[in-house]
Amino acid sequence: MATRAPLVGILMGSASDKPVMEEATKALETFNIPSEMRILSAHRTPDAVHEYVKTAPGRGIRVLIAGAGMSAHLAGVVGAATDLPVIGVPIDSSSLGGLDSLLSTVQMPPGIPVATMGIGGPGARNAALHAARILALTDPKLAKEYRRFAQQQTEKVLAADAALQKEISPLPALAQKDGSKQTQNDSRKSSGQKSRPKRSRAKRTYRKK
Ligand code: C2R
Repeated sequence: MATRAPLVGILMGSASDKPVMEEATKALETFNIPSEMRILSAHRTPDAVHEYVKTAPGRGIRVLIAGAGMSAHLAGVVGAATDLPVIGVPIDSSSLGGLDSLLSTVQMPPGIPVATMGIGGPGARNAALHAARILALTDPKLAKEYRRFAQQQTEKVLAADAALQKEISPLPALAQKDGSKQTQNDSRKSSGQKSRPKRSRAKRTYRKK
C-alpha cells in the first residue's frame, strides 16, 4: 500500500522533547492521519526552520504542531513564517516546570496566532486532537471517526461512574421493599447492635476492593 503524504508536520526544538511529542504522533495514528516529525530549533537552526515551514504547504502539510521547552520561541517563529494553522505545545524541560514555555508560547503578539495547548504529554495529545478537528472540517470521513472517538470517550466515563455508583450504593439486602433506602445504622438498630457514629458522605474514603 502506498504511504500517504503527511498532512501534519510535528516540530520540536530538541531531541530531548521527543518522548512528549510522540504523544501527538500516537494520537494522529489512531485517526490514520499521516504526519512527519522534525527536530528543528528557532534558536539553534533558524534557517532550517524557515526552509521547512516555507516548503511545508507545497508538500501537502495542512497543520503544524510545534513543541518546545524553556524560552519556547519555536511555535511563534513558525507562526510568523506561515499562514497554516500552528498549534504550540509547551514542554516541561526546565526548572520552572514548563510555565516558562507555556507563557512564551501562548503570549503571542496580536497578528500571529498560535493555538497553545497545555504543558507536556497531555498538551501534545490535545495538539493532535485539535489538528484532527481542523482536518475534519474538510474530510467527512475523518469527522465521523472523530465523532466516534468522542462518543467512546463519553461512554467510558459514564461506565466508570455507573461502576462507582454500584460500588458505593447500600447493599441490596439492606434496601427496603418500599424502595426507601435503609442505612447500615438503621439495620444495626433493628438488630439491637450499637450504631456507628455518622460520617459525612463527602469525607468517606473510597477504597478499592
Ligand atoms: P536541550 O535538551 O537540547 O538542551 O534543549 C527545547 O525544546 C528543549 O525543551 C532544552 C530545551 O530547549 C528548547 N528549545 C527551544 C527552541 N529550541 C530548543 N525552546 C526554540 O527554538 O524555541
